Amino acid sequence: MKNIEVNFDGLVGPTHNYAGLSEGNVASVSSAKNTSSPKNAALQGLKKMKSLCDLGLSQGVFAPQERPDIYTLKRLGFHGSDAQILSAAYKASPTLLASCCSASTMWTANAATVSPSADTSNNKVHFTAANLANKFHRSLEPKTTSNILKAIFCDERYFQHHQHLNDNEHFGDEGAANHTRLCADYGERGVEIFTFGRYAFDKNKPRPQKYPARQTFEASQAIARLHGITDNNAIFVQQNPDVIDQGVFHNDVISVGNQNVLFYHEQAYLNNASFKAEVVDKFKGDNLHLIEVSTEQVSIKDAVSTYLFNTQIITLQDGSMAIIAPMHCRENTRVYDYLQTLIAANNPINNIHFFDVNESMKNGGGPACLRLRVALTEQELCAVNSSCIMTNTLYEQLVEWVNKHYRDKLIIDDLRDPQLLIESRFALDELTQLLNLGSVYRFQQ
Ligand code: SUG
Repeated sequence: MKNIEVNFDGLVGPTHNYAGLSEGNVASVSSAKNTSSPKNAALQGLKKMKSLCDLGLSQGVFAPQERPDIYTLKRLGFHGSDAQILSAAYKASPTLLASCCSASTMWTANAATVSPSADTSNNKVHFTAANLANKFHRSLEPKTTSNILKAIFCDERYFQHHQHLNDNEHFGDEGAANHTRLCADYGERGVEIFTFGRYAFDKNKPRPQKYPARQTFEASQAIARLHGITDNNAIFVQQNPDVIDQGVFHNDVISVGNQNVLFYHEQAYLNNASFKAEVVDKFKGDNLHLIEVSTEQVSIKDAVSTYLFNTQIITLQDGSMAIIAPMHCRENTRVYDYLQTLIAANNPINNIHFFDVNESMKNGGGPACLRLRVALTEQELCAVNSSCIMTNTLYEQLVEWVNKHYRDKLIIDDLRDPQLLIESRFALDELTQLLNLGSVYRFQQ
């Protein structure tokens, strides 16, 4: 039986904007108040999805969420008509309104942690939506994320969904951005690597001083327990707090794995040597490639500004691997030169494809942030909602849908325009029909 990995990319929502909401995420903060283009952002994302599909991969589409989030604003005491609520919220705080308008669900690497059936105790694929408790604008996501996950993976014979962890920073969970998996083949039992930034219940352990560590050890352990991952197949490793303080707010900004390849910076982990020994021990096979990049080869600054490690490593149909990189990696000569040596070296990666995902990059989201990986058996893939799998027809329909509903430009001031809410609901209602999702949004219930 053929086992594959499907990337579910987040479709950018109609309110995509730059509000500078993510302290510790250098790009988000430095793009604050720039003019965004929701239309270009969505089209850039769709182009990446279609290109991966053209490379022979199964590609999924993950719907965005309803924004502005009127329900949150009501919960916070704003009342009256939708127009009155938006205007009052903007008056109280433009940043509060922007938080309730963020299109941050596009970064589906943060949507959930997924454990394939080969790794779990009951041989089902397990999903836990991330609570994203560290950032207010992202903490609004998990409930609807779960609705969408259940609408895509609805067959209980194969898929098991868990409630997101408690909404508190002690259990701050950022989903697959801090989780990767190594395996000989997608269908074989793998080693799940849970990376965390700090211990919540032990203040004496190392932690970053400047920027927040979003994922806790306790959250990573809870996910592994829920998913039934045995100690033999799990590794818990702390991120190097120094690199968090240099802008590595998620581990996927400094490390990426695919099958038997782990590509990472030498400064990514707190105890690099013991981590590597544990990976070698638990991986068991003799075909492991640990591709460690030194600071001399690529500085942390270059890694953060180009997102060299927020690339996707994909396995093509002939078994070879390719890197999906943002344009920033082509434009930075040091990183570009490094990539040339990488593909010439003796490892499975032998090709690079560059993509313009600049609208997302300006908010700190590279190619890998935009996708949630789900390894599936052939049988499990047949049980997935097929309307969410990219085809030529779906691509054309989605491009037309974006062109019809999305604005060319958006600034923070526009977020209080009640027409934007009407346009977004209209668009999402049509989208749920295209993707056959049912009523996943509150305005539809
Ligand atoms: O959570 N940016 C996102 C970027 C997420 C990237 N994901 C991964 N590394 N997997 C974040 O910081 C910025 C929104 C704004 O500032 O408008 C934002 O939420």
